[in-house]
Amino acid sequence: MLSDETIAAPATLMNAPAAIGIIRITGGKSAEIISAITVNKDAAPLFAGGRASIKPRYMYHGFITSPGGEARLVDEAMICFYKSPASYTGEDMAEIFCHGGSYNMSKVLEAVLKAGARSAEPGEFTKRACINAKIDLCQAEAVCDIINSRTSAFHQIAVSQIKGSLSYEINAVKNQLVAVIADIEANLDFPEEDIAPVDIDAVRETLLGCRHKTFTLLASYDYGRIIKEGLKITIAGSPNVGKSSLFNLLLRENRAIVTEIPGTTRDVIEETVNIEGVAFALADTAGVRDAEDVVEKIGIERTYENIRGADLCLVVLDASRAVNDEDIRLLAETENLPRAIVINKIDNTSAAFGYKCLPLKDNETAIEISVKENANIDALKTLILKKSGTLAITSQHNADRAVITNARHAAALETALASFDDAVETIDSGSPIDLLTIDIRAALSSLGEIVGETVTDDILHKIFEKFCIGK
Ligand SMILES: Nc1nc2c(ncn2[C@@H]2O[C@H](COP(=O)(O)OP(=O)(O)OP(=O)(O)O)[C@@H](O)[C@H]2O)c(=O)[nH]1
Ligand SMILES: [Mg+2]
Repeated sequence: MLSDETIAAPATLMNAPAAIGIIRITGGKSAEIISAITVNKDAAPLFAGGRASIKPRYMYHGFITSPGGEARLVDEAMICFYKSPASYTGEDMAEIFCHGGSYNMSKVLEAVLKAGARSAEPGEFTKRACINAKIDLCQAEAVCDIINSRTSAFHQIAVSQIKGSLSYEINAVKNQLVAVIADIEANLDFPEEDIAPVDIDAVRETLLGCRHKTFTLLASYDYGRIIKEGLKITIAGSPNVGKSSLFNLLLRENRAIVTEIPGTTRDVIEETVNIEGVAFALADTAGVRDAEDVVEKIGIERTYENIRGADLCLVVLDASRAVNDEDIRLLAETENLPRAIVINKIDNTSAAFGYKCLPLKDNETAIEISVKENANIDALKTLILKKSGTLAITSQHNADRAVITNARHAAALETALASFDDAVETIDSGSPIDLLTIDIRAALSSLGEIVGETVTDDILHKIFEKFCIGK
């Protein structure tokens, strides 16, 4: 399918010097545009024969010039043409591999736009791929996820989704529903003909099977969401116990200031850490104590707010000194919250520390570490995964199984599930069979939203505006 409007955009970042920059073009005028702005080393047109003469998927070496007969050279480049329908968007496409850097790339893009393209909107290439049925909507969303992924678990799910794992499972359910509807409608439309009556028990069985598959997919959202958004972990403790040191160690960079002065951290610092492929939003906080200083007081209030909002709180104690009132107060404050007790500085344990006097809950144990000597940090990571309920993700996750990470998909699965329940109820209440097709169609429509068959333009627009330009 050739689109009237040909669009172009940089596909690589323009705001930094780089060896190569890519300008992408898609639409019916792609061949015309690259013909208008390229010459060979002898200054003759590179594509004198027009579209028909350009070898698709072949790298041509040439020079970019301004269009309209101006002979001024812009850059030296490699140019590749993709002939419809064998391209990312399904339309005629071209990619110009020019030199990077903002000025040079903007000049090449300017030549492309002058030759008849308009600037692409965010995600417009992928949107066209979707409209031209090269990929479905959830595969398009996976493109966005791949670009934005920061952890291996999320990346794996996005890659399997782009390969079609989710589409496959959704379409399998949809196909079963379409077959059921066809069966019912054949009976309704041609009752006098010699068609076997609908086996309502078999239909019920099929619907329950579809419901189960939908439910299983929806259930995967529990950990899919964790993989995507990350759980919140707050590091809390009295001043100087080594919270910021632990934060930096887990982050593998010196993000927070560490000094031997109690009260160093004044505000909450949050960063994403990747532990065994799972993302966590990790927060370092101000040490809690009775502070006089106004700034420190506000910081401590924020610590408490953060502790209350966390999925897991690491309560850090200092083994190099006796447990004090501040430690005891924090232990009491976090007693009913999800927490792990972390005893730091075991490289310098004081006889006065008093492990035995710690007011721990029944069966609660503390993990002993030394940030300074990197001791027991792997065990702490395992404990974090275990306590946050994410250990199962790292061991259970099967790359080929579809996992729901997208709230839009989860919402559609939920409405599909309700429609399956309605359908079974319609059967069980002995209602007329044509009512059943209404419920099944509703389920089909919800599932169709996931792959993009039944979404409104509004939703499409919302999905693609989150994309980057050139994708
Ligand atoms: N011996 C020893 N010292 C440590 C260890 N971890 C941290 N420290 C030291 O303890 C001091 C305090 O460390 P920080 O990480 O700044 O402590 P904090 O809990 O963030 O302190 P505040 O921000 O003031 O609340 C620094 O001098 C660290 O070098 C450890 O495992 N062993
Ligand atoms: Mg600190």
